[in-house]
Amino acid sequence: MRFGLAGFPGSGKTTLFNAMTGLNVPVGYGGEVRVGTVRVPDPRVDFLSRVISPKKTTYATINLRDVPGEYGAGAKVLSPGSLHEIRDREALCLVLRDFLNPALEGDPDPLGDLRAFHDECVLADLAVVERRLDRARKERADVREIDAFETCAGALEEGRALRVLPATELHRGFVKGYGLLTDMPLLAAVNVAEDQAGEELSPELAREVDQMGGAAMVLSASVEAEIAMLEPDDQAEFLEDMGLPEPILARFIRTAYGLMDLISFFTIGREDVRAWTIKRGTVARAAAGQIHSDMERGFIRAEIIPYDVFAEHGSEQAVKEVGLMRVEGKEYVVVDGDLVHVRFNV
Ligand SMILES: Nc1nc2c(ncn2[C@@H]2O[C@H](COP(=O)(O)OP(=O)(O)O)[C@@H](O)[C@H]2O)c(=O)[nH]1
Ligand SMILES: [Mg+2]
Repeated sequence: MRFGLAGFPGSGKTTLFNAMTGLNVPVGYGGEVRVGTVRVPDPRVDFLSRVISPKKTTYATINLRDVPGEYGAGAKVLSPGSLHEIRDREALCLVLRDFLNPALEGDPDPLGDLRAFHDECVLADLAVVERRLDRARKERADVREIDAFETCAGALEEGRALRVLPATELHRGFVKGYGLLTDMPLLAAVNVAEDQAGEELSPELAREVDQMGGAAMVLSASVEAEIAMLEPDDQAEFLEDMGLPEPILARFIRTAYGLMDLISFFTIGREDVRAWTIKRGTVARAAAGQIHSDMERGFIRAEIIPYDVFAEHGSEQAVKEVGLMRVEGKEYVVVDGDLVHVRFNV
């Protein structure tokens, strides 16, 4: 999952990036674009790896790109360069400043910043959509494509995010690949002062984010960055003192998976044990395509062992012996925790 960290200068993006990646890049304004990859912890993968002892174990990952926020033409406008850097991402994490930053003038205004960011994304998307619409009309493109972009333009003109449009209203197949910002999942990270680290989200912010089709979480990036630097034992104690249930990375992953309705399935073998991330509702054939396009093309069937069944019996062989391995076809909807073995022929 490729996340872009977006937000205005001084909102705490780099501090949050450090807290989640365990890196220690300099905070302060500007700087360069940074990327970091973090592993999605999963005790099921730990277990599978332990009992199978493969050559390689691969966890799901989240890739974060910290994009320096630069002001564009206005106090609450991000530069086109800042927006450009997040276009190729799969999801956005918008960091909203809700602490007094001595380097910045004025009180924090997370709600105002959220609206400003949203408006800018709407305008940026509208520009892309109108350009595409012009060309599609000239080229006499597929009417369904023109229709899809007209739907986009209509929603954006009303200031609505594309992500709130149901699939029945917007045929996303046609608008995929244009990096439309308001169609990407949005996770707002409300960055509060240290002494408010365990606070709840304000109802106004909750309502606004909800209307944009996003999700929100409250955190204090500097507290989290401090926690990330501690030894595991000290971490637990510090978290408890602060009234925090778990470190930010775990919370971020849980929120992101929930927002995007993501689940994991696993492949196991002597070579490797690996976790894969898919959207809930994905059918076996499409899931196979995540592993390799040949598997999707030449899909014959999938052999499925639910994780709990495997954990109870301890090996693939033992599961087969008790007759609990299932054979499923291409339309089978993969379930969280399925061990999937794809049979294919190309
Ligand atoms: N008090 C407080 N300061 C923070 C917090 N997060 C970031 N900062 C400070 O705000 C300044 C800007 O943070 P930075 O991460 O560089 O923001 P960026 O411009 O969005 O990358 C730095 O001095 C940080 O130490 C926070 O949660 N609380
Ligand atoms: Mg920064």
